[in-house]
Amino acid sequence: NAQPVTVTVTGAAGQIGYGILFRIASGQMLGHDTQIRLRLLEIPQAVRAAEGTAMELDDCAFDRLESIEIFDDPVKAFDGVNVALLVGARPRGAGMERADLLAANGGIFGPQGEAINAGAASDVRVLVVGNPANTNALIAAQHAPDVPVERFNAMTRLDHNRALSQLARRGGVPVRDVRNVTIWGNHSASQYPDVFHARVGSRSGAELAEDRTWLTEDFIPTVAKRGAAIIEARGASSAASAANAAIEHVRDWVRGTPEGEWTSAGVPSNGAYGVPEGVISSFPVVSRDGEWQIVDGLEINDFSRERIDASVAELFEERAAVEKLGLV
Ligand code: NAX
Repeated sequence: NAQPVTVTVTGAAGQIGYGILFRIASGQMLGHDTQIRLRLLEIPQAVRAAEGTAMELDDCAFDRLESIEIFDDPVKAFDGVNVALLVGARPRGAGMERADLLAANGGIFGPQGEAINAGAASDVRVLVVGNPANTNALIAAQHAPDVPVERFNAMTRLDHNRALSQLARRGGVPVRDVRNVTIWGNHSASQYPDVFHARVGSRSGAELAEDRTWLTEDFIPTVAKRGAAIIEARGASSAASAANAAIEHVRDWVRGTPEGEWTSAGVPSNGAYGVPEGVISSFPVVSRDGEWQIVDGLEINDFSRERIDASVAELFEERAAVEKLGLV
Protein backbone atom coordinates (compact mmCIF):
# COMPACT_ATOMS: atom_id res chain seq x y z
CA ASN A 1 0.00 0.00 0.00
CA ALA A 2 1.81 3.10 -1.25
CA GLN A 3 -0.40 5.73 0.42
CA PRO A 4 0.14 6.31 4.14
CA VAL A 5 -3.07 6.27 6.16
CA THR A 6 -3.86 9.04 8.65
CA VAL A 7 -5.45 7.69 11.81
CA THR A 8 -6.78 10.07 14.47
CA VAL A 9 -7.47 8.73 17.96
CA THR A 10 -9.36 10.92 20.43
CA GLY A 11 -8.99 10.35 24.16
CA ALA A 12 -5.49 9.20 23.30
CA ALA A 13 -4.18 9.62 26.85
CA GLY A 14 -6.92 7.45 28.33
CA GLN A 15 -6.98 3.75 29.10
CA ILE A 16 -8.27 2.59 25.73
CA GLY A 17 -5.92 5.00 23.99
CA TYR A 18 -3.02 3.36 25.78
CA GLY A 19 -4.17 -0.03 24.56
CA ILE A 20 -5.01 0.86 21.01
CA LEU A 21 -2.22 3.14 19.80
CA PHE A 22 0.48 0.50 19.97
CA ARG A 23 -1.61 -2.00 18.07
CA ILE A 24 -2.45 0.50 15.35
CA ALA A 25 1.20 1.50 15.05
CA SER A 26 2.34 -2.11 14.87
CA GLY A 27 0.14 -2.79 11.85
CA GLN A 28 -2.57 -4.91 13.48
CA MET A 29 -5.42 -2.69 12.30
CA LEU A 30 -4.62 -1.82 8.70
CA GLY A 31 -2.11 -4.49 7.78
CA HIS A 32 1.62 -4.72 7.89
CA ASP A 33 2.08 -3.15 4.46
CA THR A 34 0.46 0.17 5.43
CA GLN A 35 2.35 3.20 6.73
CA ILE A 36 0.53 5.03 9.52
CA ARG A 37 0.42 8.71 10.38
CA LEU A 38 -0.95 8.91 13.90
CA ARG A 39 -2.79 11.93 15.24
CA LEU A 40 -3.68 12.06 18.91
CA LEU A 41 -6.45 14.37 20.08
CA GLU A 42 -6.80 15.22 23.75
CA ILE A 43 -8.17 17.96 25.94
CA PRO A 44 -5.48 20.49 26.95
CA GLN A 45 -5.09 19.05 30.48
CA ALA A 46 -4.22 15.63 29.06
CA VAL A 47 -1.88 16.69 26.27
CA ARG A 48 1.16 16.13 28.49
CA ALA A 49 0.06 12.57 29.21
CA ALA A 50 -0.49 12.01 25.49
CA GLU A 51 3.06 13.22 24.94
CA GLY A 52 4.23 10.51 27.31
CA THR A 53 2.39 7.87 25.30
CA ALA A 54 3.90 9.31 22.12
CA MET A 55 7.36 8.97 23.67
CA GLU A 56 6.65 5.30 24.27
CA LEU A 57 5.44 4.91 20.70
CA ASP A 58 8.75 6.41 19.58
CA ASP A 59 10.53 3.92 21.77
CA CYS A 60 8.85 1.01 20.02
CA ALA A 61 10.56 2.09 16.77
CA PHE A 62 7.65 0.67 14.77
CA ASP A 63 8.79 0.65 11.17
CA ARG A 64 5.29 1.37 9.85
CA LEU A 65 4.78 4.44 11.99
CA GLU A 66 5.60 7.45 9.87
CA SER A 67 4.66 10.24 12.29
CA ILE A 68 2.89 11.09 15.55
CA GLU A 69 1.27 14.45 16.15
CA ILE A 70 -0.63 15.62 19.21
CA PHE A 71 -3.48 18.13 19.15
CA ASP A 72 -6.03 19.73 21.42
CA ASP A 73 -7.92 21.18 18.45
CA PRO A 74 -10.26 18.83 16.56
CA VAL A 75 -10.07 20.89 13.36
CA LYS A 76 -6.34 20.24 13.13
CA ALA A 77 -6.54 16.67 14.42
CA PHE A 78 -9.05 15.59 11.74
CA ASP A 79 -7.50 17.43 8.81
CA GLY A 80 -6.97 14.79 6.13
CA VAL A 81 -8.02 11.92 8.39
CA ASN A 82 -8.79 8.52 6.84
CA VAL A 83 -9.69 6.59 9.99
CA ALA A 84 -11.09 8.42 13.02
CA LEU A 85 -11.45 6.56 16.30
CA LEU A 86 -13.58 8.64 18.63
CA VAL A 87 -12.71 7.20 22.02
CA GLY A 88 -12.65 10.24 24.31
CA ALA A 89 -16.02 11.03 25.84
CA ARG A 90 -17.50 12.54 28.93
CA PRO A 91 -18.14 9.83 31.52
CA ARG A 92 -21.27 9.89 33.64
CA GLY A 93 -20.40 11.67 36.88
CA ALA A 94 -22.07 11.06 40.22
CA GLY A 95 -25.64 12.31 40.19
CA MET A 96 -25.53 13.15 36.49
CA GLU A 97 -28.86 12.82 34.70
CA ARG A 98 -29.01 11.24 31.26
CA ALA A 99 -29.86 14.58 29.67
CA ASP A 100 -26.74 16.14 31.23
CA LEU A 101 -24.64 13.26 29.96
CA LEU A 102 -26.06 13.55 26.46
CA ALA A 103 -25.57 17.33 26.48
CA ALA A 104 -21.95 17.05 27.66
CA ASN A 105 -21.21 14.53 24.94
CA GLY A 106 -23.04 16.60 22.37
CA GLY A 107 -20.51 19.31 23.19
CA ILE A 108 -17.75 16.90 22.18
CA PHE A 109 -19.21 14.93 19.28
CA GLY A 110 -20.95 17.86 17.56
CA PRO A 111 -17.74 19.86 17.07
CA GLN A 112 -15.80 16.71 16.20
CA GLY A 113 -18.39 15.89 13.52
CA GLU A 114 -18.02 19.42 12.15
CA ALA A 115 -14.25 19.11 12.08
CA ILE A 116 -14.52 15.79 10.24
CA ASN A 117 -16.94 17.36 7.79
CA ALA A 118 -14.54 20.24 7.18
CA GLY A 119 -11.28 18.43 6.77
CA ALA A 120 -11.46 14.65 6.55
CA ALA A 121 -10.28 12.70 3.52
CA SER A 122 -13.06 11.63 1.15
CA ASP A 123 -12.74 7.99 2.24
CA VAL A 124 -12.99 8.78 5.96
CA ARG A 125 -14.33 6.08 8.28
CA VAL A 126 -15.38 7.03 11.79
CA LEU A 127 -15.77 4.57 14.64
CA VAL A 128 -17.29 5.91 17.84
CA VAL A 129 -16.24 4.05 20.99
CA GLY A 130 -16.94 6.72 23.62
CA ASN A 131 -20.27 6.26 25.38
CA PRO A 132 -23.16 6.59 24.82
CA ALA A 133 -21.55 5.34 21.60
CA ASN A 134 -24.59 4.96 19.32
CA THR A 135 -26.00 8.37 20.10
CA ASN A 136 -22.59 10.05 20.05
CA ALA A 137 -22.11 8.56 16.57
CA LEU A 138 -25.50 9.90 15.52
CA ILE A 139 -24.60 13.39 16.77
CA ALA A 140 -21.25 13.33 14.95
CA ALA A 141 -22.89 12.11 11.74
CA GLN A 142 -25.54 14.83 11.88
CA HIS A 143 -22.81 17.45 12.15
CA ALA A 144 -21.06 16.08 9.08
CA PRO A 145 -23.64 16.47 6.32
CA ASP A 146 -21.05 16.11 3.52
CA VAL A 147 -19.84 12.73 4.76
CA PRO A 148 -22.02 9.74 3.85
CA VAL A 149 -23.82 8.67 7.01
CA GLU A 150 -22.66 5.06 6.52
CA ARG A 151 -19.15 6.20 7.40
CA PHE A 152 -20.22 6.70 11.02
CA ASN A 153 -20.27 3.55 13.11
CA ALA A 154 -20.72 2.82 16.81
CA MET A 155 -18.75 0.00 18.36
CA THR A 156 -20.59 -3.14 19.48
CA ARG A 157 -17.73 -5.46 18.57
CA LEU A 158 -16.72 -5.84 22.19
CA ASP A 159 -20.22 -7.07 23.03
CA HIS A 160 -20.03 -9.38 20.01
CA ASN A 161 -16.70 -10.82 21.15
CA ARG A 162 -18.02 -11.25 24.67
CA ALA A 163 -20.94 -13.24 23.26
CA LEU A 164 -18.62 -15.44 21.17
CA SER A 165 -16.53 -16.22 24.19
CA GLN A 166 -19.50 -17.02 26.44
CA LEU A 167 -20.94 -19.34 23.79
CA ALA A 168 -17.64 -21.14 23.32
CA ARG A 169 -17.53 -21.81 27.02
CA ARG A 170 -21.11 -23.02 27.07
CA GLY A 171 -20.59 -25.30 24.08
CA GLY A 172 -17.21 -26.57 25.29
CA VAL A 173 -15.53 -25.60 22.02
CA PRO A 174 -12.69 -23.25 21.15
CA VAL A 175 -13.85 -19.72 20.36
CA ARG A 176 -12.74 -20.08 16.73
CA ASP A 177 -15.52 -22.66 16.30
CA VAL A 178 -18.24 -20.16 17.20
CA ARG A 179 -19.70 -17.91 14.55
CA ASN A 180 -22.67 -15.78 13.51
CA VAL A 181 -23.70 -14.34 16.81
CA THR A 182 -25.46 -10.97 16.52
CA ILE A 183 -25.62 -7.99 18.83
CA TRP A 184 -28.76 -5.97 18.09
CA GLY A 185 -29.63 -2.45 19.17
CA ASN A 186 -27.84 -0.15 21.57
CA HIS A 187 -24.43 -0.59 23.19
CA SER A 188 -26.02 -0.51 26.62
CA ALA A 189 -27.60 -2.92 29.05
CA SER A 190 -30.59 -3.14 26.68
CA GLN A 191 -28.52 -4.70 23.88
CA TYR A 192 -29.71 -8.07 22.63
CA PRO A 193 -27.12 -10.77 21.98
CA ASP A 194 -28.85 -13.20 19.57
CA VAL A 195 -27.68 -16.80 19.45
CA PHE A 196 -30.48 -18.21 17.29
CA HIS A 197 -28.44 -18.15 14.06
CA ALA A 198 -25.11 -19.03 15.65
CA ARG A 199 -22.99 -22.13 15.15
CA VAL A 200 -21.25 -23.44 18.24
CA GLY A 201 -18.99 -26.25 17.05
CA SER A 202 -21.31 -28.92 15.66
CA ARG A 203 -24.36 -27.50 17.41
CA SER A 204 -26.65 -24.65 16.53
CA GLY A 205 -27.21 -21.67 18.77
CA ALA A 206 -30.95 -22.38 18.53
CA GLU A 207 -30.34 -25.77 20.15
CA LEU A 208 -28.44 -24.18 23.04
CA ALA A 209 -31.20 -21.58 23.34
CA GLU A 210 -33.73 -24.32 24.06
CA ASP A 211 -32.49 -23.96 27.62
CA ARG A 212 -34.35 -20.71 28.17
CA THR A 213 -33.17 -20.41 31.77
CA TRP A 214 -29.56 -20.39 30.62
CA LEU A 215 -30.40 -17.96 27.82
CA THR A 216 -32.34 -15.43 29.85
CA GLU A 217 -30.68 -15.72 33.25
CA ASP A 218 -27.12 -16.47 32.32
CA PHE A 219 -26.05 -15.76 28.75
CA ILE A 220 -27.90 -12.53 27.95
CA PRO A 221 -27.21 -10.76 31.26
CA THR A 222 -23.60 -11.96 31.34
CA VAL A 223 -22.94 -10.37 27.94
CA ALA A 224 -24.97 -7.24 28.58
CA LYS A 225 -23.50 -6.61 32.04
CA ARG A 226 -19.95 -7.73 31.34
CA GLY A 227 -18.66 -4.16 31.43
CA ALA A 228 -19.91 -3.73 34.99
CA ALA A 229 -18.44 -7.11 36.00
CA ILE A 230 -15.02 -6.03 34.67
CA ILE A 231 -15.19 -2.78 36.64
CA GLU A 232 -16.12 -4.72 39.74
CA ALA A 233 -13.19 -7.13 39.34
CA ARG A 234 -10.49 -4.88 37.90
CA GLY A 235 -11.39 -1.61 39.54
CA ALA A 236 -11.35 0.00 36.10
CA SER A 237 -13.42 -0.37 32.96
CA SER A 238 -12.58 -2.64 30.02
CA ALA A 239 -9.65 -1.20 28.16
CA ALA A 240 -7.50 -3.77 26.37
CA SER A 241 -10.56 -5.72 25.23
CA ALA A 242 -12.22 -2.50 24.03
CA ALA A 243 -9.07 -1.55 22.14
CA ASN A 244 -8.97 -5.03 20.62
CA ALA A 245 -12.59 -4.76 19.51
CA ALA A 246 -11.96 -1.38 17.85
CA ILE A 247 -8.94 -2.79 16.02
CA GLU A 248 -11.03 -5.73 14.75
CA HIS A 249 -13.95 -3.49 13.75
CA VAL A 250 -11.79 -1.23 11.60
CA ARG A 251 -9.74 -4.12 10.23
CA ASP A 252 -12.88 -5.89 9.03
CA TRP A 253 -14.45 -2.68 7.72
CA VAL A 254 -11.42 -1.89 5.60
CA ARG A 255 -10.27 -5.38 4.69
CA GLY A 256 -13.51 -7.41 4.74
CA THR A 257 -15.06 -10.12 6.88
CA PRO A 258 -14.24 -13.80 6.25
CA GLU A 259 -16.51 -15.67 3.81
CA GLY A 260 -19.52 -17.24 5.53
CA GLU A 261 -19.21 -15.24 8.73
CA TRP A 262 -20.74 -12.08 10.00
CA THR A 263 -19.97 -9.74 12.84
CA SER A 264 -21.85 -6.97 14.66
CA ALA A 265 -21.53 -3.22 14.23
CA GLY A 266 -23.56 -0.14 15.03
CA VAL A 267 -24.48 1.21 11.60
CA PRO A 268 -27.17 3.63 10.41
CA SER A 269 -30.51 1.86 10.26
CA ASN A 270 -32.07 1.58 6.80
CA GLY A 271 -35.35 -0.02 7.78
CA ALA A 272 -33.93 -3.55 7.78
CA TYR A 273 -35.42 -5.94 10.35
CA GLY A 274 -38.08 -3.40 11.23
CA VAL A 275 -35.57 -0.94 12.74
CA PRO A 276 -36.75 2.45 11.49
CA GLU A 277 -34.31 4.86 9.88
CA GLY A 278 -32.82 7.58 12.07
CA VAL A 279 -30.63 5.76 14.59
CA ILE A 280 -27.28 4.00 14.63
CA SER A 281 -28.13 0.52 15.76
CA SER A 282 -26.22 -2.73 15.96
CA PHE A 283 -26.92 -5.29 13.22
CA PRO A 284 -25.41 -8.45 11.80
CA VAL A 285 -23.04 -7.20 9.12
CA VAL A 286 -20.52 -8.37 6.56
CA SER A 287 -17.93 -6.12 4.98
CA ARG A 288 -17.34 -6.20 1.22
CA ASP A 289 -15.22 -3.76 -0.78
CA GLY A 290 -14.79 -1.53 2.24
CA GLU A 291 -18.47 -1.18 3.09
CA TRP A 292 -20.71 -2.83 5.63
CA GLN A 293 -23.79 -4.65 4.41
CA ILE A 294 -26.52 -5.71 6.80
CA VAL A 295 -26.99 -9.47 6.51
CA ASP A 296 -30.47 -10.01 5.18
CA GLY A 297 -33.03 -12.73 5.34
CA LEU A 298 -32.52 -13.87 8.94
CA GLU A 299 -35.66 -15.14 10.55
CA ILE A 300 -36.47 -13.25 13.74
CA ASN A 301 -38.54 -15.19 16.25
CA ASP A 302 -40.84 -13.62 18.84
CA PHE A 303 -38.26 -13.95 21.60
CA SER A 304 -35.75 -11.93 19.58
CA ARG A 305 -38.30 -9.49 18.18
CA GLU A 306 -39.32 -8.29 21.60
CA ARG A 307 -35.74 -7.71 22.71
CA ILE A 308 -34.61 -6.02 19.49
CA ASP A 309 -37.60 -3.69 19.68
CA ALA A 310 -36.86 -2.79 23.31
CA SER A 311 -33.26 -1.85 22.59
CA VAL A 312 -34.20 0.09 19.45
CA ALA A 313 -36.86 1.94 21.47
CA GLU A 314 -34.10 3.03 23.85
CA LEU A 315 -32.10 4.37 20.88
CA PHE A 316 -35.10 6.41 19.77
CA GLU A 317 -35.51 7.73 23.32
CA GLU A 318 -31.88 8.86 23.26
CA ARG A 319 -32.48 10.38 19.85
CA ALA A 320 -35.51 12.27 21.13
CA ALA A 321 -33.47 13.55 24.10
CA VAL A 322 -30.67 14.90 21.89
CA GLU A 323 -33.20 16.34 19.45
CA LYS A 324 -34.71 18.24 22.35
CA LEU A 325 -31.24 19.56 23.17
CA GLY A 326 -30.84 20.67 19.56
CA LEU A 327 -27.94 18.27 18.99
CA VAL A 328 -29.37 16.45 15.97
P1 NAX B 1 -10.53 7.25 30.05
O1 NAX B 1 -11.27 8.13 30.99
O2 NAX B 1 -9.37 6.46 30.53
O3 NAX B 1 -10.00 8.14 28.83
C1 NAX B 1 -10.81 9.04 28.16
C2 NAX B 1 -9.90 10.10 27.60
O4 NAX B 1 -10.67 10.95 26.76
C3 NAX B 1 -9.26 11.00 28.67
O5 NAX B 1 -7.85 10.99 28.49
C4 NAX B 1 -9.88 12.37 28.40
O6 NAX B 1 -8.97 13.41 28.66
C5 NAX B 1 -10.19 12.25 26.91
N1 NAX B 1 -11.19 13.21 26.43
C6 NAX B 1 -12.28 13.68 27.07
N2 NAX B 1 -12.91 14.59 26.32
C7 NAX B 1 -12.21 14.69 25.17
C8 NAX B 1 -12.36 15.49 24.01
N3 NAX B 1 -13.35 16.37 23.90
N4 NAX B 1 -11.46 15.34 23.02
C9 NAX B 1 -10.44 14.47 23.13
N5 NAX B 1 -10.23 13.70 24.22
C10 NAX B 1 -11.11 13.81 25.23
O7 NAX B 1 -11.63 6.33 29.38
P2 NAX B 1 -11.45 4.94 28.59
O8 NAX B 1 -11.45 3.84 29.56
O9 NAX B 1 -10.30 5.07 27.64
O10 NAX B 1 -12.83 4.87 27.80
C11 NAX B 1 -13.14 5.79 26.78
C12 NAX B 1 -14.61 5.69 26.38
O11 NAX B 1 -14.89 4.40 25.86
C13 NAX B 1 -15.60 5.91 27.52
O12 NAX B 1 -16.63 6.75 27.06
C14 NAX B 1 -16.13 4.52 27.78
O13 NAX B 1 -17.43 4.56 28.34
C15 NAX B 1 -16.14 3.95 26.39
N6 NAX B 1 -16.19 2.50 26.25
C16 NAX B 1 -16.90 2.00 25.22
C17 NAX B 1 -16.97 0.64 24.97
C18 NAX B 1 -17.75 0.11 23.81
O14 NAX B 1 -17.85 -1.10 23.72
N7 NAX B 1 -18.32 0.91 22.91
C19 NAX B 1 -16.31 -0.33 25.87
C20 NAX B 1 -15.22 0.27 26.69
C21 NAX B 1 -15.47 1.64 27.20
O15 NAX B 1 -16.24 1.56 28.36
